[in-house]
Amino acid sequence: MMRFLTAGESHGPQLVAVVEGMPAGFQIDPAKINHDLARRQKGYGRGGRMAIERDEVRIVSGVRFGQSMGSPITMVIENLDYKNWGKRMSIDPRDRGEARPVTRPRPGHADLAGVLKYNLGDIRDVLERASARETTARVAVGGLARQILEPFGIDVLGYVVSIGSVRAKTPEGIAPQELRRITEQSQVRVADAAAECAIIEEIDACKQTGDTLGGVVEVTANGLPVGLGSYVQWDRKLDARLAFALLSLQAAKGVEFGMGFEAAAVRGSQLHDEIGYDAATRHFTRLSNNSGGTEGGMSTGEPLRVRVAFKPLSTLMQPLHSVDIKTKAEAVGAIERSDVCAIPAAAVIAEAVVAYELANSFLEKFGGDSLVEIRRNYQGYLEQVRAF
Ligand code: EPS
Repeated sequence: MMRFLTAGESHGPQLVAVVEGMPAGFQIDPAKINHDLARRQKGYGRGGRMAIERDEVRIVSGVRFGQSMGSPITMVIENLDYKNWGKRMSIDPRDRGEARPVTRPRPGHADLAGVLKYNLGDIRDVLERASARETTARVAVGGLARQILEPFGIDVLGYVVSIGSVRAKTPEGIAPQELRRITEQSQVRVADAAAECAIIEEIDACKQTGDTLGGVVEVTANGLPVGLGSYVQWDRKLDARLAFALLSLQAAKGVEFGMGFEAAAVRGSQLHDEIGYDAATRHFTRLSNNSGGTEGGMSTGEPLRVRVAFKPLSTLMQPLHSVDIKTKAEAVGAIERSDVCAIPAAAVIAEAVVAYELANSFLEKFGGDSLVEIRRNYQGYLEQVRAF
């Protein structure tokens, strides 16, 4: 199995990810990772920072001549904005006088709990790492994970299903490639032109009043084999791992699979996906996919469908009540440059997180040290399932 860590501050020199456990023999194309990084930067409602950055990955270990070698892969992404922050983010104690300490915590952000926990006098020491800028590194890790899934025909796609109170319809039964084409063209990553207009209006209205918007994104994965994850132990359940990873995203507040929370309100007979058998292809089939592609902590072989709810961003240009941490006087939350809405980007980020968790579960099941070994294990398992 793989593991990874990210490091880096939002206005520091670089963001870094180190991925351990990547097997050898996989084609690694940095252009594919950069494509995802560029997708993460887009979306109506983003602030000024994205006009400064041009996120691109530099792989500095673990890849040679376009292939993984089995050694740790280190990816570095430069923060172009660092040139404007060099002194304020300096590691040299002689530059301390350059800091303009942030002392008014924003309700909703990591600011207050962060300074209390780490005993810090400048909220910047918290917000720099709590920032969603960190997700740049996670999208790079997801871009790598997709290149593990790709040779096995597993495809992961994230898109937006609602922003604020506007719900976008996603056409039922639409082919994944078509859904990708439509949502990638949309400024807010939806498959519903009318909803797109309403969302853009809502973002504009929030910008006018100094407010922010949250939303819900959906991630689907096609081509999964049955049996990733396991029912035998709590921390091996695929849906639990996905939920953990998705809830670790900045501003994430909830995760649901398939019919999700609505399933609690219907009868069992209306929910569970009835089983059939196709003798021609020797496959068990499902008449519906309300489960969202997992049962008992394992993939069913049906498409995975998971949604994540994100709260509105906590930097408000019309700030809420707060207290100055130094003087303890009444104040309003600090104003930092931020986005009105980052949900279109959140869809790309959630997609990356799902790709990583699926790749890891895939390696856990079919693991080996090379693509050749993994392919052999995978094909053997598919034959076993077919012959069942
Ligand atoms: C982000 C970069 C940040 C913000 C946003 C996400 O850039 P800056 O702070 O320089 O404007 O746009 O971060 C937040 C919303 C947050 O609360 O930290 C990015 O690269 O996604």
